[in-house]
Amino acid sequence: MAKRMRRTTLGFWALAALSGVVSAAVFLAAAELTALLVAREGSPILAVGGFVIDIVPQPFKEFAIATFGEYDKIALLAGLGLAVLFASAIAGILQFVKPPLGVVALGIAGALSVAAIVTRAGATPLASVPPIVGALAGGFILWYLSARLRGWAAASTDATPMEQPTVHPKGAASPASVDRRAFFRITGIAGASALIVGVGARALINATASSIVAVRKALKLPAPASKVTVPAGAELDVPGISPLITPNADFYRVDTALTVPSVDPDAWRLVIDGMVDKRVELSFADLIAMGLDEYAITLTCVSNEVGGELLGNAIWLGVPVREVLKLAGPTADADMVLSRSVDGFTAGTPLESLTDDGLDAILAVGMNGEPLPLEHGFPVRMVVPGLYGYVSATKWLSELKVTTFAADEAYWTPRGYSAKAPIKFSSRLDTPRTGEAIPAGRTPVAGVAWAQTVGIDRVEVSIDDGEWQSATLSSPINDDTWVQWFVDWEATVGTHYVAVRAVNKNGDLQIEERAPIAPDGSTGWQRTLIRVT
Ligand SMILES: Nc1nc2c(c(=O)[nH]1)N[C@H]1C(S)=C(S)[C@@H](COP(=O)(O)O)O[C@H]1N2
Ligand SMILES: [Mo]
Repeated sequence: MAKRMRRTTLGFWALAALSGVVSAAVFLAAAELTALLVAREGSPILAVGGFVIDIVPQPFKEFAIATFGEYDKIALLAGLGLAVLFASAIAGILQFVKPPLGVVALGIAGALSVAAIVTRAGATPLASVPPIVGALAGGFILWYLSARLRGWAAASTDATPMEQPTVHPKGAASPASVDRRAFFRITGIAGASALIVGVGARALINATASSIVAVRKALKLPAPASKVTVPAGAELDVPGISPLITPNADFYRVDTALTVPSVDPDAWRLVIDGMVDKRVELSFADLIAMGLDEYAITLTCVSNEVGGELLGNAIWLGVPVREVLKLAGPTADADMVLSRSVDGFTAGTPLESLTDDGLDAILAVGMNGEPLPLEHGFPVRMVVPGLYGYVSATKWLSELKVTTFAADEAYWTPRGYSAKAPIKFSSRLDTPRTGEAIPAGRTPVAGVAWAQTVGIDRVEVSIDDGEWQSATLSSPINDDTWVQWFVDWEATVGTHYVAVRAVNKNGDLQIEERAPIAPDGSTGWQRTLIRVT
């Protein structure tokens, strides 16, 4: 008897957990629907996800990127989903055992969502409405389902709810079966409608993004006034080497955006303000009318480990930042430009890197012959040769605030990265690939090397700790782009050790000592084991 009673109590607890999960689904679905109708930035799950991205400690973020790579955001959403599932099950049990604790928990979740939403960049006051509507809807369903469950439990003899039996509406004591049927009916209806409404609303919100995809597709950028000339011999014919120009589809992506911002170029505005003679606002048409030129620049992420994949070379179409800044007239005491994205990300770039006539810092609108892809900053981003992306390459650009390093901090500065971060020049082995066995015989050992703004003078390879031999270099497009290199190797059966290093055009040798990516970029020579069979 005691055994049977425990099982039944457990059964009620499971149903209580289910009521919590269904209520959370109603919460989220009602919030998504309201977000669709009144304020799209008011989605609790995305705002909380964005908040987590912003506050997560650096080592954890690096772990996530190292473990999940490009799928780090999907992993985050999956993790959040599990947390919501777990917490809502607990809320359901709490409401069953000690009402109104479960409903209070949902209310707290609503309040936390409001806090996460209103503190996000670009949030309007209306954005707090979706989580409030969600919490009200979810809270009501939880209260209702839990009351039915308690009524049913009270009426059945071998499970006693912890408090007094529920008083039913209209004062009529209801038989267990009435409450039981109501519980299952409303659980089913609420669960199913939450699924349909939630998925439908999210799909409609995402449809906005696909409308921007169509706008981008239809966008015809004017032809460049000057084109990049790719010298003969710029691209080596070595299988497995990185192509000279990285195709857009293969270009690495790094940003803090949980969903790619959809920015309509017709609505886009760039504000240049702060320490300027006059505040200037440019439309996309104004920017394009300034004249577009092509620039070949290799972009690099500070998170690129020795031998890593977080860099790419593209031909960008854009306008020099210096010409845009000139319209506003930076004042003499300014030393930084804080560039801001529509999603709130900021980068701090030394003013002189943007005004220097000899440096091609640009506002880019095109990438490899197309408008910028959405995930690479459509419609306008910044690209600055020689600086890591986090201090220069703001995507979905919305503002250039002329300021000082003393007065302003960019996104990554309080998160463990240096305020200033020139790219540390480096070299990478592309082929043979680490861990891939190759047949004995003549094999090219090849890769890329980069020293943006300075240029690569030579690349050297050492095999099995032998003498450093100079690699053959491709003719680089310019000193802002990477150069390809190769040496011919007579590979013999066994395991071999290949090391690579570069020398820049200032005569500096690439730093041998290993440094981690934080706070201002990795160093070290890449050393790889190659198996020859
Ligand atoms: N809006 C926005 N812009 C951003 C970032 C970001 O998180 N948000 N990350 C920067 C970093 S760290 C790098 S390395 C480059 C990467 O650009 P890509 O994704 O086009 O390769 O974008 C920069 N611009
Ligand atoms: Mo980066």
